[in-house]
Formats: sequence, structure tokens, C-alpha cells
Amino acid sequence: MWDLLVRDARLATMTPGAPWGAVPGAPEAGAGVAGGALAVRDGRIAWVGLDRDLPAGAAAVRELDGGGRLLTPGLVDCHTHLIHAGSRAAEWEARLGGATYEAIAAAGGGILATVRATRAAGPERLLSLALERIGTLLAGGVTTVEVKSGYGLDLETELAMLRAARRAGALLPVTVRTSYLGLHAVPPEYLGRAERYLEMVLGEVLPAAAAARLADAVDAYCEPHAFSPAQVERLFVEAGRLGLPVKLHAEQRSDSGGAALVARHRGLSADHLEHLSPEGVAALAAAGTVAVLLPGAFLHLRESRHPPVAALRAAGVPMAVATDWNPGTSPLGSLTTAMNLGCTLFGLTPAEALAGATRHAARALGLADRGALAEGLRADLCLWNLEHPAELAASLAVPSLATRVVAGAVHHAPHR
Ligand code: DI6
Ligand code: FE
Repeated sequence: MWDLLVRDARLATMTPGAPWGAVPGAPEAGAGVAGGALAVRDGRIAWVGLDRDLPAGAAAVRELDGGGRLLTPGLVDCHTHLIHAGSRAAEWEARLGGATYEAIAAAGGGILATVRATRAAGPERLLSLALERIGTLLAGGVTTVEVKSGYGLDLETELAMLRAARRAGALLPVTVRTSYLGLHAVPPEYLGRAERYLEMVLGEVLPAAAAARLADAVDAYCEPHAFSPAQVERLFVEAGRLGLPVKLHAEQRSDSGGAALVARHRGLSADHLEHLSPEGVAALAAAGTVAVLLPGAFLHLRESRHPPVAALRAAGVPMAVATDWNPGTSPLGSLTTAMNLGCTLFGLTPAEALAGATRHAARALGLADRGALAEGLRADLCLWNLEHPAELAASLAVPSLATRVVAGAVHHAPHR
């Protein structure tokens, strides 16, 4: 007896081997597998296949009629800064008028403007912002989301951000994974003393976040105007001592060697990568580190240099796509829109974009238990009011979601 059985669905399983994934006993025909069924027991996928191959006498407590509609793994947004207060719209206006991101940051705007607003917000406000924004992502089909700190930069506010993320994960039907991003910018009280700030991060905030189990991973921003590879390396060594995996904002505005650095530390992911070199591609491939593409930031910053998607593809580097939801460079709260931009701006195929928002995104978070429709994986599912899997990336509208299933529990839309 199963807990849940979805029948007559078009399956995009996103398992490896075929663009939209394979189904036991059925060839994938270029648009997912029609006439599929999927069963759930104890929050996990217990059976996937063709409706007509269901075992004789198969029964479930609850049945969902797919009605021929598309069933996919729940979406995974593996890179966000969605907890932040304040607005940076005026900076965007200034950039439209010709100001550069680095010049605005050097004048005390940029990340530090958001740090001021976030420090002033207080924990209750941070939680309500987190709930509202994660709610927006859930309505778009997200079932797992990563949330970074990095707009507090002091002990109290960094931990408050991570706690708000954890709390939101406990209150909403979603998995929240947290990353401690202490090396995001040098805070004003350490102006001109970046090394002292690094000592404080290594000596105080990182150990406190680890001891309170508030961080699932450690991230940093490696750019000439942020932190150097040598500084990031010290952070990664310390993260390794504490047993925390690492990831890195790398090669976004320049080739700083960040991808090779994070690969050397067996990092989960290298993110952005517009300026990634051939050596960086090879390093990611050798380490099995995921390349996370963030086309929302490329668009919002009006960049012209593309990440080397063809080289990453040729080298077999798994490519994920994420929103990078943040107030300065990627104010984007729709993962399917990020998928669309990944295709239209970076040249991903629609199937690569969906793999990038499911299987590869789960891997970028170190989660081996989700991201595809396969027996034994967590039953995080989306049933869409769509027919063809490419529609998810093709549309710039919020795609119509009928039902989200999270660890086997059914949530019908709307989810807010
Ligand atoms: N992610 C980041 O952390 C930076 N850029 C990006 O894409 C800075 C975000 C910000 O300006 O607040
Ligand atoms: Fe980011």
C-alpha cells in the first residue's frame, strides 16, 4: 500500500541519460514520457514507470489524476541572498546613467548599503522578509532553497540572518539550506583593515555559526573589489577543519582563479563564472564541482561576457541555474525566469536549464537525496498545468503550478 499515487502524468524525471530523464521501460521521446505514474511511500518515491506497467493490485491511500499534465522534480534554487532589507533601486538608476557597480560600492553603497538596512531591521523583520520571499519561490515550484548570510557582517546580524533562514524552513513546506557568507564585503567598522576582519570571521563568527549548526556550507565573494584568493583560502581551510563544505562566488567580474581555488578544496560549486578560463573549466571538471550560472545578475548588470557554457558542457561539468536573488545585482524571485534567461542569454537547452534547477542544483547543495524522479529519492514533486517540459523555461510568466508535493505531503496551489 502506497501513501500517494500520481497517475496519467507526463514525466520529466531528470535522471541522467536522456535530456528530460529516463523512465524504466519507456524511451524518452523528446518531450518527457507520457502516460507515466509515480508512487510515494514514507515521503520517498517508491515506484516510477508507465501507468500501464503498474503492478497488479497497486493501491494508494490517495490518488492524484495527472490528467496528462507535466510532473517534474521539485525545483531547487541553489544560490540566493533573499534575506535582505532596504532598497537599491536608486543604485540601479545610477548604473543606467553610467555609474559602475564597483564605483558605487567604493562610495559606500552596494553591499554595504544593504548591510546598514539589514543590521537595522531586527530579527522579526528578517524572518517576515524571508517568509514572504520564500513564499514567492514556492509558488513558482521551488521545494528546496539555499539562503546565504552576508548582509550582517557582524556576529549578531550574521547569526540572525542564518537563524531567520532556519526558522523559515521550519515554518514553510520547503527545505532551506544555509550558507555563511562572511567574506562578502569588509564592513564599515573594519574599513581599510580587511585582514583584521578576516581574523574576526575566522576566530568568532564562523566557529559560532558552526557550533550552533546554523551553516550548512561556507561561501565567499572572490573579486578584486572584495576578497583575494589568499584570503578565501584561509577561510576554506578553516571551514574544512570544522567539517563544512565550501562554495564560491568566482570569476564574475574578473578571472581571479577562484574556480581553481574552490575546486582544490573539493567545493560544492563555483558560481557566476563569466570570466572562467579554460584552466578553470578543467579544474571544475576534475573536482566534480558544479558550475552555478546566474543569468539574472548578468542581465541586471548588463554584462556582455558570457560564461563558457560550450566548454563546460564539453568538459562534462554539471551546470546549475539559480536566481541569485539579491537587491543589488539580481533582484529576481523566479527560478523558471532564471531558467529562461539561462537559455536565451547563455545558450542552455531547455532540458539543461531544468536539469540545472533540479538534479545539478541539488548536487550544488550536496544533497544526493533529491533532484530527480527515481525510486528512493525524496518525494519533492511539482505537477504543472503544462504539457511540454520546455514550457517551464519558455515562458516569462509565472508557470501555472497545480500541486507541489514536499516529502510526500500534498500542497495544492496557491501556496502563499
Ligand atoms: N552575488 C553577490 O553576492 C554579489 N553579486 C552577486 O551576484 C553582490 C550582491 C550585492 O550587490 O548585494
Ligand atoms: Fe550571489
